[in-house]
Amino acid sequence: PTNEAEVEVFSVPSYACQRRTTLENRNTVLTDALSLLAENAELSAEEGRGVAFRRAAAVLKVLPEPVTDMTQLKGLPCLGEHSLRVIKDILENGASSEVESTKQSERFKALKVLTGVFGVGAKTADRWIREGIHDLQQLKDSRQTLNRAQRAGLEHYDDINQPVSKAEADAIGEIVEEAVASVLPGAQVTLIGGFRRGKLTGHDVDFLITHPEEGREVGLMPKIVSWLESQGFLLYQKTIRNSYLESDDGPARPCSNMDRFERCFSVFKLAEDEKRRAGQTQSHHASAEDGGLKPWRAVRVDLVVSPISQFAFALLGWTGSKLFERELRRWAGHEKTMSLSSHALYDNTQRTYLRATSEEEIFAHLGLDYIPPSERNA
Ligand code: DCP
Ligand code: MG
Repeated sequence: PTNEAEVEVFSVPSYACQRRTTLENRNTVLTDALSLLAENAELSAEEGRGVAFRRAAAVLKVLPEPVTDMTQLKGLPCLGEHSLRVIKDILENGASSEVESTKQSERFKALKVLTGVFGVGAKTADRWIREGIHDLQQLKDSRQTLNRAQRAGLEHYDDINQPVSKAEADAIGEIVEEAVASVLPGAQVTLIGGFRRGKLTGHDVDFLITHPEEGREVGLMPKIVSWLESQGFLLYQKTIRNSYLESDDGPARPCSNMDRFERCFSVFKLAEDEKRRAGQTQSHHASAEDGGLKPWRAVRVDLVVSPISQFAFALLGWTGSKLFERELRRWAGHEKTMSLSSHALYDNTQRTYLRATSEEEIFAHLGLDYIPPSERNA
Protein backbone atom coordinates (compact mmCIF):
# COMPACT_ATOMS: atom_id res chain seq x y z
CA PRO A 1 0.00 0.00 0.00
CA THR A 2 1.26 3.47 -0.84
CA ASN A 3 0.14 6.72 0.68
CA GLU A 4 -1.49 9.24 -1.59
CA ALA A 5 -3.22 12.25 -0.12
CA GLU A 6 -3.71 10.36 3.14
CA VAL A 7 -5.83 7.57 1.64
CA GLU A 8 -4.60 4.04 1.55
CA VAL A 9 -4.17 2.83 -2.06
CA PHE A 10 -3.91 -0.90 -2.49
CA SER A 11 -2.02 -2.93 -5.06
CA VAL A 12 -3.49 -6.27 -6.11
CA PRO A 13 -2.44 -8.68 -8.90
CA SER A 14 -5.19 -9.32 -11.42
CA TYR A 15 -5.61 -13.11 -11.31
CA ALA A 16 -7.07 -14.61 -8.10
CA CYS A 17 -4.55 -17.45 -8.36
CA GLN A 18 -1.74 -14.89 -7.87
CA ARG A 19 -3.24 -13.76 -4.58
CA ARG A 20 -3.47 -15.13 -1.04
CA THR A 21 -7.14 -15.04 -0.06
CA THR A 22 -7.77 -16.18 3.51
CA LEU A 23 -11.17 -16.45 5.17
CA GLU A 24 -10.48 -13.18 6.93
CA ASN A 25 -12.38 -10.53 5.04
CA ARG A 26 -12.60 -6.87 6.12
CA ASN A 27 -15.14 -5.99 3.49
CA THR A 28 -17.98 -8.46 4.01
CA VAL A 29 -20.70 -5.86 3.49
CA LEU A 30 -19.35 -5.10 0.02
CA THR A 31 -18.44 -8.68 -0.90
CA ASP A 32 -21.82 -10.03 0.27
CA ALA A 33 -23.54 -7.48 -1.94
CA LEU A 34 -21.44 -8.31 -5.01
CA SER A 35 -21.80 -12.06 -4.33
CA LEU A 36 -25.56 -11.72 -4.26
CA LEU A 37 -25.53 -10.00 -7.65
CA ALA A 38 -23.20 -12.74 -8.91
CA GLU A 39 -25.57 -15.40 -7.67
CA ASN A 40 -28.52 -13.66 -9.30
CA ALA A 41 -26.64 -13.44 -12.61
CA GLU A 42 -25.66 -17.14 -12.43
CA LEU A 43 -29.24 -18.15 -11.69
CA SER A 44 -30.35 -16.07 -14.68
CA ALA A 45 -27.99 -17.72 -17.18
CA GLU A 46 -25.80 -14.62 -17.32
CA GLU A 47 -22.52 -16.36 -16.60
CA GLY A 48 -20.31 -13.53 -17.84
CA ARG A 49 -21.90 -11.02 -15.48
CA GLY A 50 -21.69 -13.57 -12.68
CA VAL A 51 -17.96 -14.01 -13.15
CA ALA A 52 -17.42 -10.24 -13.30
CA PHE A 53 -19.14 -9.77 -9.92
CA ARG A 54 -17.24 -12.76 -8.45
CA ARG A 55 -13.91 -11.29 -9.61
CA ALA A 56 -14.77 -7.89 -8.16
CA ALA A 57 -15.76 -9.43 -4.81
CA ALA A 58 -12.55 -11.50 -4.77
CA VAL A 59 -10.42 -8.34 -5.15
CA LEU A 60 -12.15 -6.74 -2.15
CA LYS A 61 -11.58 -9.93 -0.11
CA VAL A 62 -7.79 -9.44 -0.14
CA LEU A 63 -7.76 -5.78 0.93
CA PRO A 64 -6.08 -5.37 4.33
CA GLU A 65 -8.68 -2.95 5.64
CA PRO A 66 -12.27 -1.90 5.11
CA VAL A 67 -12.86 0.33 2.10
CA THR A 68 -14.27 3.65 3.24
CA ASP A 69 -13.62 5.83 0.22
CA MET A 70 -13.84 5.24 -3.54
CA THR A 71 -10.38 6.77 -4.04
CA GLN A 72 -8.89 3.72 -2.28
CA LEU A 73 -10.01 1.59 -5.24
CA LYS A 74 -7.98 3.48 -7.83
CA GLY A 75 -5.86 1.11 -9.92
CA LEU A 76 -7.43 -2.08 -8.58
CA PRO A 77 -8.10 -4.80 -11.19
CA CYS A 78 -11.48 -6.42 -11.97
CA LEU A 79 -13.62 -3.56 -10.69
CA GLY A 80 -15.91 -2.75 -13.60
CA GLU A 81 -18.28 0.16 -13.91
CA HIS A 82 -21.20 -1.84 -12.56
CA SER A 83 -19.35 -3.17 -9.49
CA LEU A 84 -17.97 0.30 -8.73
CA ARG A 85 -21.52 1.72 -8.86
CA VAL A 86 -22.69 -0.88 -6.33
CA ILE A 87 -19.74 -0.17 -4.02
CA LYS A 88 -20.29 3.59 -4.26
CA ASP A 89 -23.96 3.18 -3.45
CA ILE A 90 -23.12 1.20 -0.31
CA LEU A 91 -20.38 3.59 0.84
CA GLU A 92 -22.60 6.63 0.33
CA ASN A 93 -26.05 5.30 1.29
CA GLY A 94 -25.35 2.28 3.46
CA ALA A 95 -26.95 -0.06 0.93
CA SER A 96 -27.15 -0.72 -2.79
CA SER A 97 -30.59 -0.17 -4.30
CA GLU A 98 -29.91 -2.84 -6.92
CA VAL A 99 -28.94 -5.43 -4.29
CA GLU A 100 -31.96 -4.60 -2.14
CA SER A 101 -34.42 -4.80 -5.03
CA THR A 102 -32.84 -8.07 -6.24
CA LYS A 103 -33.14 -9.58 -2.76
CA GLN A 104 -36.80 -8.65 -2.64
CA SER A 105 -37.68 -9.67 -6.18
CA GLU A 106 -40.13 -12.56 -6.46
CA ARG A 107 -38.07 -14.08 -9.24
CA PHE A 108 -34.83 -14.17 -7.24
CA LYS A 109 -36.59 -15.56 -4.17
CA ALA A 110 -38.24 -18.28 -6.28
CA LEU A 111 -34.96 -19.15 -8.03
CA LYS A 112 -33.24 -19.51 -4.64
CA VAL A 113 -35.95 -21.71 -3.14
CA LEU A 114 -36.30 -23.95 -6.19
CA THR A 115 -32.56 -24.40 -6.84
CA GLY A 116 -32.27 -25.21 -3.13
CA VAL A 117 -33.83 -28.54 -4.12
CA PHE A 118 -30.92 -30.92 -4.76
CA GLY A 119 -31.01 -31.89 -8.44
CA VAL A 120 -32.67 -28.65 -9.60
CA GLY A 121 -30.54 -26.24 -11.63
CA ALA A 122 -31.22 -22.73 -12.87
CA LYS A 123 -32.78 -23.96 -16.14
CA THR A 124 -35.34 -26.19 -14.46
CA ALA A 125 -36.15 -23.53 -11.86
CA ASP A 126 -36.68 -20.97 -14.63
CA ARG A 127 -39.05 -23.30 -16.49
CA TRP A 128 -41.05 -23.94 -13.33
CA ILE A 129 -41.28 -20.21 -12.57
CA ARG A 130 -42.63 -19.63 -16.07
CA GLU A 131 -45.25 -22.28 -15.29
CA GLY A 132 -46.23 -20.35 -12.16
CA ILE A 133 -44.33 -22.42 -9.60
CA HIS A 134 -42.61 -20.14 -7.06
CA ASP A 135 -42.31 -22.20 -3.89
CA LEU A 136 -42.10 -25.76 -2.60
CA GLN A 137 -45.83 -26.07 -1.91
CA GLN A 138 -46.65 -25.03 -5.47
CA LEU A 139 -44.04 -27.50 -6.70
CA LYS A 140 -45.58 -30.34 -4.70
CA ASP A 141 -49.10 -29.39 -5.84
CA SER A 142 -48.07 -29.08 -9.49
CA ARG A 143 -47.51 -32.83 -9.93
CA GLN A 144 -44.40 -32.05 -11.97
CA THR A 145 -42.46 -35.19 -12.80
CA LEU A 146 -39.41 -35.15 -10.57
CA ASN A 147 -36.34 -37.32 -11.08
CA ARG A 148 -34.86 -39.43 -8.28
CA ALA A 149 -32.37 -36.73 -7.20
CA GLN A 150 -35.09 -34.06 -7.07
CA ARG A 151 -37.42 -36.32 -5.06
CA ALA A 152 -34.61 -36.87 -2.52
CA GLY A 153 -33.87 -33.13 -2.62
CA LEU A 154 -37.47 -32.25 -1.83
CA GLU A 155 -37.78 -34.90 0.87
CA HIS A 156 -34.62 -33.70 2.68
CA TYR A 157 -34.93 -30.04 1.75
CA ASP A 158 -34.48 -28.53 5.24
CA ASP A 159 -31.51 -30.71 6.17
CA ILE A 160 -29.73 -30.18 2.85
CA ASN A 161 -30.16 -26.41 3.10
CA GLN A 162 -28.79 -26.35 6.65
CA PRO A 163 -25.02 -25.68 6.61
CA VAL A 164 -22.77 -28.67 7.33
CA SER A 165 -20.39 -28.11 10.26
CA LYS A 166 -16.73 -29.17 10.37
CA ALA A 167 -17.66 -31.66 13.12
CA GLU A 168 -20.25 -33.23 10.82
CA ALA A 169 -17.75 -33.28 7.95
CA ASP A 170 -15.25 -35.09 10.20
CA ALA A 171 -17.87 -37.62 11.31
CA ILE A 172 -18.70 -38.35 7.66
CA GLY A 173 -14.96 -38.56 6.95
CA GLU A 174 -14.66 -41.37 9.50
CA ILE A 175 -17.49 -43.29 7.85
CA VAL A 176 -15.95 -42.86 4.39
CA GLU A 177 -12.55 -43.98 5.78
CA GLU A 178 -14.16 -47.08 7.22
CA ALA A 179 -15.93 -47.87 3.95
CA VAL A 180 -12.75 -47.41 1.92
CA ALA A 181 -10.59 -49.44 4.36
CA SER A 182 -13.13 -52.27 4.19
CA VAL A 183 -13.29 -52.56 0.42
CA LEU A 184 -9.71 -51.63 -0.55
CA PRO A 185 -7.11 -51.57 2.23
CA GLY A 186 -4.38 -49.03 1.46
CA ALA A 187 -6.66 -46.66 -0.43
CA GLN A 188 -6.49 -43.05 0.76
CA VAL A 189 -9.25 -40.58 1.54
CA THR A 190 -8.67 -36.81 1.40
CA LEU A 191 -11.11 -34.12 2.47
CA ILE A 192 -11.38 -31.61 -0.38
CA GLY A 193 -13.64 -28.63 -1.25
CA GLY A 194 -14.29 -25.83 1.20
CA PHE A 195 -13.39 -27.80 4.32
CA ARG A 196 -9.86 -28.35 2.97
CA ARG A 197 -9.61 -24.56 2.63
CA GLY A 198 -10.39 -24.23 6.33
CA LYS A 199 -14.04 -23.22 6.06
CA LEU A 200 -16.05 -23.90 9.23
CA THR A 201 -19.23 -24.77 7.32
CA GLY A 202 -20.12 -25.98 3.85
CA HIS A 203 -23.09 -26.85 1.67
CA ASP A 204 -21.72 -30.37 1.26
CA VAL A 205 -18.68 -32.53 2.10
CA ASP A 206 -16.28 -33.49 -0.69
CA PHE A 207 -13.79 -36.38 -0.65
CA LEU A 208 -11.10 -37.51 -3.08
CA ILE A 209 -10.12 -41.18 -2.99
CA THR A 210 -7.07 -42.81 -4.56
CA HIS A 211 -4.70 -45.76 -4.15
CA PRO A 212 -0.88 -45.43 -4.21
CA GLU A 213 -0.65 -48.25 -6.77
CA GLU A 214 -1.92 -47.11 -10.19
CA GLY A 215 -4.88 -49.16 -11.37
CA ARG A 216 -5.95 -50.47 -7.98
CA GLU A 217 -8.62 -47.73 -7.85
CA VAL A 218 -10.43 -49.17 -10.88
CA GLY A 219 -13.94 -50.27 -9.93
CA LEU A 220 -13.56 -48.85 -6.44
CA MET A 221 -16.55 -46.49 -6.36
CA PRO A 222 -19.29 -49.16 -6.74
CA LYS A 223 -17.68 -51.13 -3.92
CA ILE A 224 -17.59 -48.11 -1.60
CA VAL A 225 -21.20 -47.29 -2.46
CA SER A 226 -22.34 -50.89 -1.84
CA TRP A 227 -20.63 -50.92 1.56
CA LEU A 228 -22.20 -47.58 2.54
CA GLU A 229 -25.59 -48.75 1.30
CA SER A 230 -25.39 -52.05 3.20
CA GLN A 231 -24.65 -50.12 6.39
CA GLY A 232 -27.63 -47.82 5.86
CA PHE A 233 -25.60 -44.65 5.41
CA LEU A 234 -27.08 -43.56 2.08
CA LEU A 235 -30.41 -41.84 1.51
CA TYR A 236 -29.56 -41.26 -2.16
CA GLN A 237 -26.65 -41.89 -4.48
CA LYS A 238 -25.87 -41.59 -8.16
CA THR A 239 -22.53 -42.75 -9.47
CA ILE A 240 -21.33 -41.49 -12.82
CA ARG A 241 -18.34 -42.36 -14.95
CA ASN A 242 -15.83 -39.64 -15.59
CA SER A 243 -17.75 -36.59 -16.78
CA TYR A 244 -14.52 -35.20 -18.16
CA LEU A 245 -15.38 -35.61 -21.85
CA GLU A 246 -18.47 -33.46 -21.54
CA SER A 247 -17.01 -30.92 -19.11
CA ASP A 248 -15.88 -27.40 -19.94
CA ASP A 249 -12.38 -28.15 -18.75
CA GLY A 250 -10.88 -27.10 -22.05
CA PRO A 251 -8.86 -28.72 -24.76
CA ALA A 252 -6.73 -31.09 -22.63
CA ARG A 253 -7.76 -34.41 -24.18
CA PRO A 254 -8.12 -37.57 -22.17
CA CYS A 255 -5.71 -40.43 -22.65
CA SER A 256 -6.53 -44.08 -22.05
CA ASN A 257 -6.56 -43.96 -18.25
CA MET A 258 -8.93 -41.00 -18.14
CA ASP A 259 -12.09 -43.06 -18.13
CA ARG A 260 -11.28 -44.26 -14.61
CA PHE A 261 -12.39 -41.03 -13.01
CA GLU A 262 -15.60 -41.72 -11.15
CA ARG A 263 -17.86 -39.49 -9.13
CA CYS A 264 -20.67 -40.17 -6.70
CA PHE A 265 -23.27 -37.57 -5.74
CA SER A 266 -24.92 -38.70 -2.55
CA VAL A 267 -27.07 -37.79 0.41
CA PHE A 268 -25.79 -39.30 3.66
CA LYS A 269 -27.86 -40.19 6.67
CA LEU A 270 -25.73 -38.93 9.55
CA ALA A 271 -26.85 -40.17 12.96
CA GLU A 272 -26.29 -38.03 16.05
CA ASP A 273 -24.37 -40.92 17.67
CA GLU A 274 -22.04 -41.10 14.66
CA LYS A 275 -21.07 -37.55 15.51
CA ARG A 276 -20.62 -38.42 19.18
CA ARG A 277 -18.64 -41.51 18.19
CA ALA A 278 -16.38 -39.24 16.15
CA GLY A 279 -15.64 -37.40 19.39
CA GLN A 280 -17.72 -34.35 18.64
CA THR A 281 -20.17 -32.49 20.81
CA GLN A 282 -23.81 -32.74 19.98
CA SER A 283 -25.21 -30.11 17.67
CA HIS A 284 -28.33 -28.16 18.53
CA HIS A 285 -29.86 -29.51 15.36
CA ALA A 286 -32.52 -32.22 15.58
CA SER A 287 -31.26 -34.26 18.47
CA ALA A 288 -33.28 -37.23 19.66
CA GLU A 289 -33.81 -35.79 23.12
CA ASP A 290 -34.86 -32.48 21.63
CA GLY A 291 -38.61 -33.00 21.70
CA GLY A 292 -38.99 -36.05 19.48
CA LEU A 293 -37.09 -34.76 16.46
CA LYS A 294 -35.35 -37.30 14.27
CA PRO A 295 -31.95 -38.42 15.60
CA TRP A 296 -30.18 -37.94 12.28
CA ARG A 297 -29.73 -35.42 9.50
CA ALA A 298 -29.28 -35.61 5.74
CA VAL A 299 -25.94 -34.30 4.39
CA ARG A 300 -24.86 -33.85 0.77
CA VAL A 301 -21.61 -35.73 0.14
CA ASP A 302 -19.57 -35.90 -3.09
CA LEU A 303 -17.03 -38.66 -3.62
CA VAL A 304 -14.42 -38.62 -6.39
CA VAL A 305 -12.03 -41.46 -7.25
CA SER A 306 -8.83 -40.62 -9.10
CA PRO A 307 -5.89 -42.73 -10.27
CA ILE A 308 -2.71 -41.78 -8.38
CA SER A 309 -1.13 -40.45 -11.60
CA GLN A 310 -3.78 -37.70 -11.71
CA PHE A 311 -4.12 -37.22 -7.97
CA ALA A 312 -2.33 -33.86 -7.71
CA PHE A 313 -4.48 -32.43 -10.52
CA ALA A 314 -7.66 -33.80 -8.96
CA LEU A 315 -6.65 -32.43 -5.55
CA LEU A 316 -5.93 -28.99 -6.98
CA GLY A 317 -9.08 -29.05 -9.12
CA TRP A 318 -11.42 -30.09 -6.32
CA THR A 319 -10.12 -27.90 -3.50
CA GLY A 320 -11.57 -24.74 -5.02
CA SER A 321 -12.74 -22.13 -4.54
CA LYS A 322 -14.67 -22.20 -7.79
CA LEU A 323 -13.33 -18.77 -8.71
CA PHE A 324 -9.78 -19.77 -7.79
CA GLU A 325 -10.13 -22.81 -10.12
CA ARG A 326 -11.52 -20.70 -12.92
CA GLU A 327 -8.69 -18.21 -12.52
CA LEU A 328 -6.04 -20.96 -12.55
CA ARG A 329 -7.41 -22.23 -15.86
CA ARG A 330 -7.61 -18.70 -17.26
CA TRP A 331 -4.01 -18.02 -16.15
CA ALA A 332 -2.85 -21.29 -17.72
CA GLY A 333 -4.58 -20.57 -21.03
CA HIS A 334 -3.99 -16.84 -21.39
CA GLU A 335 -0.61 -16.37 -19.75
CA LYS A 336 1.09 -19.74 -20.35
CA THR A 337 -0.62 -21.27 -23.42
CA MET A 338 -1.35 -24.32 -21.31
CA SER A 339 -4.55 -26.24 -20.61
CA LEU A 340 -5.26 -27.17 -17.00
CA SER A 341 -7.96 -29.60 -15.90
CA SER A 342 -8.61 -31.81 -12.87
CA HIS A 343 -6.80 -34.55 -14.79
CA ALA A 344 -3.76 -33.02 -16.41
CA LEU A 345 -1.76 -29.99 -17.49
CA TYR A 346 -0.98 -29.75 -21.20
CA ASP A 347 1.61 -27.40 -22.65
CA ASN A 348 0.23 -26.31 -26.03
CA THR A 349 3.60 -24.89 -27.13
CA GLN A 350 5.72 -27.93 -26.30
CA ARG A 351 2.77 -30.20 -27.15
CA THR A 352 3.36 -32.29 -24.09
CA TYR A 353 1.69 -33.21 -20.82
CA LEU A 354 3.46 -31.83 -17.75
CA ARG A 355 3.60 -34.42 -14.97
CA ALA A 356 3.13 -33.57 -11.31
CA THR A 357 2.85 -35.53 -8.09
CA SER A 358 2.05 -32.54 -5.87
CA GLU A 359 0.10 -29.30 -6.05
CA GLU A 360 3.39 -27.43 -5.52
CA GLU A 361 4.73 -28.87 -8.80
CA ILE A 362 1.63 -27.75 -10.69
CA PHE A 363 1.97 -24.16 -9.43
CA ALA A 364 5.65 -24.31 -10.43
CA HIS A 365 4.78 -25.55 -13.96
CA LEU A 366 2.35 -22.62 -14.19
CA GLY A 367 4.98 -20.11 -13.06
CA LEU A 368 2.93 -19.20 -9.99
CA ASP A 369 3.94 -18.90 -6.33
CA TYR A 370 2.49 -21.79 -4.37
CA ILE A 371 -0.78 -20.84 -2.67
CA PRO A 372 -1.84 -23.22 0.14
CA PRO A 373 -5.51 -24.33 0.38
CA SER A 374 -6.28 -21.92 3.26
CA GLU A 375 -5.33 -19.04 0.95
CA ARG A 376 -7.46 -20.15 -2.02
CA ASN A 377 -10.66 -18.66 -0.62
CA ALA A 378 -11.18 -16.27 -3.53
N1 DCP B 1 -15.64 -28.11 -8.60
C1 DCP B 1 -15.41 -27.82 -9.91
N2 DCP B 1 -16.36 -28.07 -10.85
C2 DCP B 1 -17.55 -28.56 -10.49
C3 DCP B 1 -17.81 -28.85 -9.16
C4 DCP B 1 -16.84 -28.61 -8.23
O1 DCP B 1 -14.34 -27.35 -10.24
N3 DCP B 1 -18.48 -28.78 -11.43
C5 DCP B 1 -14.59 -27.90 -7.62
C6 DCP B 1 -14.45 -26.52 -7.11
C7 DCP B 1 -15.06 -26.54 -5.76
C8 DCP B 1 -14.90 -27.98 -5.33
O2 DCP B 1 -14.85 -28.72 -6.52
O3 DCP B 1 -14.42 -25.70 -4.85
C9 DCP B 1 -16.01 -28.44 -4.46
O4 DCP B 1 -17.26 -28.00 -4.96
P1 DCP B 1 -18.36 -27.40 -4.01
O5 DCP B 1 -19.49 -26.98 -4.88
O6 DCP B 1 -18.65 -28.36 -2.92
O7 DCP B 1 -17.67 -26.07 -3.44
P2 DCP B 1 -17.00 -25.78 -2.05
O8 DCP B 1 -16.69 -27.05 -1.34
O9 DCP B 1 -15.87 -24.87 -2.34
O10 DCP B 1 -18.10 -24.96 -1.29
P3 DCP B 1 -19.13 -25.43 -0.16
O11 DCP B 1 -18.44 -25.11 1.13
O12 DCP B 1 -20.35 -24.62 -0.36
O13 DCP B 1 -19.38 -26.89 -0.33
MG1 MG C 1 -18.14 -28.51 -0.92
